Amino acid sequence: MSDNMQPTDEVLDEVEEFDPFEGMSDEELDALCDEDDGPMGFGDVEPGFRSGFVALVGRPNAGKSTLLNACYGKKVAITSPVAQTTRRRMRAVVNRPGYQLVFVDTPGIHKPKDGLGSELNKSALFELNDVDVVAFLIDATKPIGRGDAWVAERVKSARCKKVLVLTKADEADPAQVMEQLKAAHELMDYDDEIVTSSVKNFNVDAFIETVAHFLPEGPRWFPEDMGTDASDETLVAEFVREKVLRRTRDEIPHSVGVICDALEQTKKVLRVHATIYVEREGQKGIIIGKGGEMIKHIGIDARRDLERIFGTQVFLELDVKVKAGWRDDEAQIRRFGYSAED
Ligand SMILES: Nc1nc2c(ncn2[C@@H]2O[C@H](COP(=O)(O)OP(=O)(O)OP(=O)(O)O)[C@@H](O)[C@H]2O)c(=O)[nH]1
Ligand SMILES: [Mg+2]
Repeated sequence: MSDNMQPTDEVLDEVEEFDPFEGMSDEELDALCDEDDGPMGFGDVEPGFRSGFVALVGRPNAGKSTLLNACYGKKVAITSPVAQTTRRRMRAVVNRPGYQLVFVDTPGIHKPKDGLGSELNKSALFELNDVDVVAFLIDATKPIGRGDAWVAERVKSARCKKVLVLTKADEADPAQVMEQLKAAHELMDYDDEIVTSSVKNFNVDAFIETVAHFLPEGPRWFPEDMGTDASDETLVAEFVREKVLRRTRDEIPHSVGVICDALEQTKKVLRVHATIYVEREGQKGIIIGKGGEMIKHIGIDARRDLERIFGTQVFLELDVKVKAGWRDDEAQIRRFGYSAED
């Protein structure tokens, strides 16, 4: 080496010429390859272990988040009768002997009307290219329409296994289920299909087995004790937003964005502060309610869920602020965490 620690030309030539396998026979090289553990991360699982990612996609309100919660066995994704409830992709890990499944909940795919809608779509469509299996959820109780056809066009081109999942079977009669299956098959071809009800826990395990069947051999992507990839702040913001969705109507659910500003574990309680943003002063009045009744109930409902999730007493404070036109403001959409890149 020269004084300035740069390798000389001679040293570089030597390095270039160095062949660690020089002189080894083909048999010795094969034996060396057999000893190799394979790609990084495979080492800690038994041979034949399978793993992979399964995206739950479909129209808004098809029951994706409810199915994710049923598979995971605990409510981590928010759900509501309002279309476009899910705004963030969320992963939940299911570990079974011999395999690990990572379910990915996605926003409902729809024709976007604003900047937020475009981001939600982008985020769901992005998952189609990044998973081993796509579970295409179709609501058994609603006629298959242009919305499902639009999703099918996008699912079709994904290069992964495709499973049709007919949801909400508890609310459909057998004839309706048969008709829906027929209509779903007119949209595209599937590698498998299943009829489910998440609320009655009908075929949820069978759904897990169905998608697990398509998993490739692979590593344990996440530690066994990791449930979801959502941060505590995200869970707070999402569960507060769910309560707003469930207690308000019309435009308000779509106009609401929530940020968790502070989260502090003290000796006895988890102190949490979150801000609910709306687009207009009138909406702020509705969220606060007469004499503060509405915000009080939103707080009580959210606190109950957060105490269940975090397993500790929660002290929750909520604020309401106005941020006009945020649904068409890219920077603000990102600040809320609703951007496709998050
Ligand atoms: N009866 C019945 N209702 C269900 C079932 N699954 C979901 N639902 C209801 O359908 C509504 C929508 O469910 P979500 O899980 O939020 O739907 P989603 O597909 O995640 O909706 P987005 O996030 O808006 O795309 C909620 O009111 C659920 O309670 C089911 O198996 N049976
Ligand atoms: Mg959802």
